[in-house]
Parts: sequence; C-alpha cells; structure tokens
Amino acid sequence: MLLFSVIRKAALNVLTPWLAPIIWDGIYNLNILNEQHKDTRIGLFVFAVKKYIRFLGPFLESAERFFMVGHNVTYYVFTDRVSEIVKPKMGDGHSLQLREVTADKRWQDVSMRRMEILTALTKQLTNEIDYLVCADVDMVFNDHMGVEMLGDLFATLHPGFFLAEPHAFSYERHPISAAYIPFGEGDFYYMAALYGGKVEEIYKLSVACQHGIMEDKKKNIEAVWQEESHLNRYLVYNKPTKVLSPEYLWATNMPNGEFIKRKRFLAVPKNHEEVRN
Ligand code: 5GW
Ligand code: MN
Repeated sequence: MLLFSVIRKAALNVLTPWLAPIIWDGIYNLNILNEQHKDTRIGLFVFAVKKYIRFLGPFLESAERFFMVGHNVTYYVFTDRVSEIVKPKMGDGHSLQLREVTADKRWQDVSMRRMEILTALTKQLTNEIDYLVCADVDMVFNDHMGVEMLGDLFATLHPGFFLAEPHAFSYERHPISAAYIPFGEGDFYYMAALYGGKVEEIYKLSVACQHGIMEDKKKNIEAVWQEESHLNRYLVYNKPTKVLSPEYLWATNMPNGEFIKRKRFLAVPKNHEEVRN
C-alpha cells in the first residue's frame, strides 16, 4: 500500500489528464497501425558533430533492426564531417541523407543548435515526409519502435522523472528565462532525446524553442537544461497528442527498471569528461 501511495500513478497510466494516450507495451494493436501507416513517410533527424560521430554507426545499425521496420524511412543526419561517415546497409524503403553543419565550440550551443537546424529542415521537408522523429545520437535501438509512437505531436517521459511529483521536475524556474514554467503548471517532464510529430507541428515547435533560446541569449542567460527546458515549456502550453512511456527512452543504470517491460531505446553510457573535450 505504501509503495502505491508513493508512486505517482499518473505516470504509469495510459492516458494523460487531457486524454492523450501514453504508449506502453500492450496498449496498441500493431497490425492495425501498420496497415493504417503503410504509405506513411517517416523521417529521423539526428545530429552528430565532433566526438559524437562515434555514436552514429551503432545508432543507425540498431535503427535498421528496430526502427520503423517495413516502413518508409529517411534518416537526416547532420554532421560537421560528412566525409568521415560510413553509410550502413539500408533495408528496402530506407535511405540516408547527410548534411553538413558547423560545430559549435560550447557543448551547450551544440545541443541548442539542433533547434535552429530543425527549423530549417522542417521548413524544407513539408512534401518529402509526413512525420519527423527527432533523437539524440548517443542512443541505441534495443527493441521494436514502430508506428505506434507516431502522432501529430509526441514527446517522451524522462526516465528519471516518470515517478516524480511535478514540483520536483527540473523545469526552468527563473521567470526571466523564456523557458520558465511556474510551480503548479506542467504535467510531465519530457526528455529532449526523443520527440516528434507531423512536420508542420515540429516546425512550430522548433520555431518557438529557437525563439526562446535567442531571447535568453540576448539577456546573456541560458535555461537550466538548454533546449530541453524550452521543449518542456512548449509542451506545457501545446499539449502533445501522444506521450511515450519510458520504454522509449531508458538508461540501464536507472532505478525503477522493473516497471519497464521493454527497453526499446537505450542511452549509451559515456564518459562525460572525455566527450566534452
Ligand atoms: C558534447 C559534449 C557535451 C554535450 C553535448 C555534446 C555533443 C552533443 C556533441 O559534441 N556533439 C553532438 O552531436 N551532440 C548532439 O547533441 C548529439 O546528437 C547528442 O545526442 C545531443 C545532446 O547531447 P547529449 O547526448 O550529450 O545530451 P544528454 O542530455 O543525453 O547527456
Ligand atoms: Mn544524449
């Protein structure tokens, strides 16, 4: 009993307070969804500059095994060293586009730059794909991740906060920042390592987040978790139509793993000091 009162049940629910589905294993019928999505074109946006290029091979190879298998997929890979990238073997209907970006010096800027690139990409992609999935590259696909995750606007529960109370969420709490979320607002803490939606929805999202990032830069401030803070702010006021459970974003060293039956997308352990230099 005590355990159940301590655990925030909302996070283990299958519906948000605004009645969007929270996707866990067992709540969807994949055959029906695969049929509905047989002509859907899906993009996967990923950013790999500087030392993070090393993550790209395992990311793409595991994506070919688990991500949208049997569907039409285009990988949009942004990197500062196009010539160093080895394209893995792709399944039928899968292709890869490599695009050059300049690498920022500060890692915080690298991470935030993704919003700017995303705005440019989604502006351009309107007729090329239907949905865009945005992911961190320091990840591997470890189990099925298919069309059940798609929706007009979707985001993923942060594995470190899915049982936490909202007052403990690491939202930006300083009113001076454009990412500010007051105590008492916000439903979930989402992780910026996986989100997506219809191309036009991701365009709107990236424009808003990029705008917030620039507003903060003008004031010489930066939100506590960079673009993740701006993403969370956007999603408080623009509710996602689907929420992905931590099955879709996990790290093997996380507590409460017993709640997570399928660990579909795993963070690769990294030496922070080493990758930052
Ligand atoms: C490097 C050092 C520290 C923080 C970020 C970077 C970094 C991130 C980089 O050098 N190159 C790069 O391409 N990135 C992109 O930003 C990757 O797509 C990466 O997955 C994403 C977010 O950075 P992460 O994965 O280090 O953030 P956390 O919150 O998962 O640790
Ligand atoms: Mn990451």
